[in-house]
Amino acid sequence: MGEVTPIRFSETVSARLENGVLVVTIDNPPVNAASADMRSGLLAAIRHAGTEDAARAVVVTGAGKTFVGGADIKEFGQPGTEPILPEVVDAIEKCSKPVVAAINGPALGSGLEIALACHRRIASDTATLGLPEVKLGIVPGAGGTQRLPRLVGVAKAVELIAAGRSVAAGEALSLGIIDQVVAGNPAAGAVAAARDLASQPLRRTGELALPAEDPQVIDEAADKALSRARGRAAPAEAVRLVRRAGERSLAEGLADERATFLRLRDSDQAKALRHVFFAERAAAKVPGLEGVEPRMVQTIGVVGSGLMGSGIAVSALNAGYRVIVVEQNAEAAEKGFDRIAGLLDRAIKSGRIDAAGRAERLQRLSVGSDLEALAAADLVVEAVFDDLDVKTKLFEKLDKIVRPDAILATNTSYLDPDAIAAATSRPERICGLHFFSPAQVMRLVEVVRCAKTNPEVLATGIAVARRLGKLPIVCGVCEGFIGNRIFSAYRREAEFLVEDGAWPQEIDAAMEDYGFAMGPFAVFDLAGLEIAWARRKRQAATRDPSQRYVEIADRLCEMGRFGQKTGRGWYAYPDGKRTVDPEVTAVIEACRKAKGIAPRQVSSGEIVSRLLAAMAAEGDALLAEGIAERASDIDLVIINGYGFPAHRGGPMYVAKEGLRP
Ligand code: 3H9
Repeated sequence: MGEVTPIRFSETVSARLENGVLVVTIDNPPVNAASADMRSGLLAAIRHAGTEDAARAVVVTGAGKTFVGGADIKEFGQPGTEPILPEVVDAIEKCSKPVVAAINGPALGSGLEIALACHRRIASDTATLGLPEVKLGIVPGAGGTQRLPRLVGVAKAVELIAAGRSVAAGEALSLGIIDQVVAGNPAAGAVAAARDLASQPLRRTGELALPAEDPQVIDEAADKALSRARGRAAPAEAVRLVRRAGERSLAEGLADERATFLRLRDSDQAKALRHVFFAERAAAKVPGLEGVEPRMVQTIGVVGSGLMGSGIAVSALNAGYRVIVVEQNAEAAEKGFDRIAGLLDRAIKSGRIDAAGRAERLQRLSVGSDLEALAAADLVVEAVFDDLDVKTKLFEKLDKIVRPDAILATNTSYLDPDAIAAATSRPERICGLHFFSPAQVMRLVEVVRCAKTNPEVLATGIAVARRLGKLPIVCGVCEGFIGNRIFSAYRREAEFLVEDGAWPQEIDAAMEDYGFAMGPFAVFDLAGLEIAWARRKRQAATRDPSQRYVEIADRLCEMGRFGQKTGRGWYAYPDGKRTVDPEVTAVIEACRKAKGIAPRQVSSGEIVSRLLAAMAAEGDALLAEGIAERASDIDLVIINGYGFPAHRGGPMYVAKEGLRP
């Protein structure tokens, strides 16, 4: 029997002596962040262990589900408080007695940096480990860029740190980040390991030589990371710091890392990304759903297996649901099955799943043409042609087939889900689940709260979206919901700019320089021009004639230029390459002339400002109408659904902060 003596080092750090091992527990809910109190407690605990004869070794672990979730992000905007984390980490690594990390859950950012400084790392099989700092616009600030490459090599460290990618315990073990994986809580195993280590020389990560590597492999990893950085400063700095880890002393590397961390922490990009981080947590808190439990969902029905339906089905299979897909007839069902199987094949090719994973997923899938099969579903998502008549007829039928407590969700982009709900006997069980294409990839799902949606139904829609690994954003009913409403305003302003004198290619270049993956006209061509054309034709009769209306897109559609799928739209695509087309230039010039507009030079600054302002103004309207709950929800929709650069924070954030392009 070992003696158990509790010692408190700070509010959040305490320890007990177990069989000669000081077990230090960090208890700082919700995620054991490395706050000032935690840092001072941990440092005191390590110093105590160094001088306490009864302690032969140390174990560091976290209370609850997390080891350490990172630095306390709430402290970032405030003046620093001693001790800083590098001091704590240094004390751990230099400790004369063995320190073992018992990684009981996520070890992220500072959490992994603490673990890397320990002399041995034992993790639970449920733990995840990573340095996600670049996602917050910073680099690791307590040795991550210098210690990780000493364990995994420069190329792998570049790949992980520059992308902010976390790995599961199994991968961490095979990479050499940790020494052992155990089922369940690793604390007991860590105590035994710590006792064993007490009689052995200590392995200090910072003293290890870098593993030998082929310089070409390092160059390739760096090039790949930089090509994905697109205007973000942090990944490039991370690559630089990791690459230099082998060229200089640990102390020099750490000093450079710290200076870079502090500089980036106060940058506009880091502030914007912190806004995005907290926006995501705020979005999870939906007014009216406090204390509401989601219903249990095990089987998801999907009606329609086109691009959208098959993407939704694959997402649901990946998340472990049983999936029933229903098509109009046997032939369409067969095609649907092939499409889903094809998406799974692609996942194998890219290494996301293996052959066994594919087989296991297909066992949970059934594809057929009988709607009655959906009687077994807990939630059905329809992803059929976006036509009110088609959808209301389908919902009338589904209403009679599914269990009374099953949920019906529509994936409509533009139709009124209240009108669809009205066709059923239980409108309270209907909500919108608006996925973005390709649904197996895109993170955003707009969860539409219809007039009569029951809170439990809404909570279930959110819970399912989250289990699919998506970011659910709740919104009210209006044409286009949050995203497409703003996108329409963006489109309108982009067309005004063309009429005023800017060329589509200039507008695209300005927005791509700002950080968008694609400019608006390239996106229109990719998505196809015909749906917006059909909407404009529908609206023509009721359009206010005093409102400015640009006819260029109509002329292009009349010429059969529907975008990439027809090889021609705002651009031409010979050999698939986006190319300026003189025919489009002529149409634009003719339209300007017909309206008597003398084209003027429009600067890229004006292009970006006007497009961002148009988005923010539409966002204000959505807030005033109560469609969006908060401005930050709108930012998340535009970032995750429309390629707005996250490091700019979103259109509402830019407007509020008064930032200039
Ligand atoms: C870093 O470490 C820099 C160092 O290198 C520099 C050293 C000098 N701080 O996500 P959840 C809050 S950078 C403050 O729903 P889960 C969050 O706001 C940091 N607060 O939990 C929410 O609060 P509320 C690198 C934080 O169980 C609550 O905790 N680390 C922090 O689904 C629950 O959050 C990261 O980037 C934080 N670090 O997932 C990791 N983290 O309830 C970020 C969370 O008031 N965190 N909160 O809204 C995560 O990935 C997840 O939170 C985690 C738990 C996986 C840990």
